[in-house]
Amino acid sequence: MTRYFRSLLIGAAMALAATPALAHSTVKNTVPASGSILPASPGEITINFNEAARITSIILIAPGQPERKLDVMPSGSSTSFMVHDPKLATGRNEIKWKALSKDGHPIEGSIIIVIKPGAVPSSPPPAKNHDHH
Ligand SMILES: [Cu+2]
Repeated sequence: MTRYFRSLLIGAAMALAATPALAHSTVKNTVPASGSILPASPGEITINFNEAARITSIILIAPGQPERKLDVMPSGSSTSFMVHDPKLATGRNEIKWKALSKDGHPIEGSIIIVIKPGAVPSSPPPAKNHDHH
């Protein structure tokens, strides 16, 4: 009986050890989507995560300009973040963000938005997001 019990416990412990670690938060989508070509800077950029995360840094790399820190709301934990009036420049803009996943892992990614005066707005087909551990 004791022996049977012990093997049961060992089995349970092994099953626990085999359970994969919780996945970190990922970006569900952004608006505009990364890869979008727009005629003018969007009024806002929204980043939606699949579960709560906390953005720790977000910067804009625009052509011919020094890196600029963007203000993102909210400052705490959320599934949805917004940058109001990012003032993107003509050309290729990269918005690089870093965040803390709900599981505590740092995650990061970037959104590329091209501003092309006169362009018909277009966004790429849904693609895998770029964030990773
Ligand atoms: Cu993770």
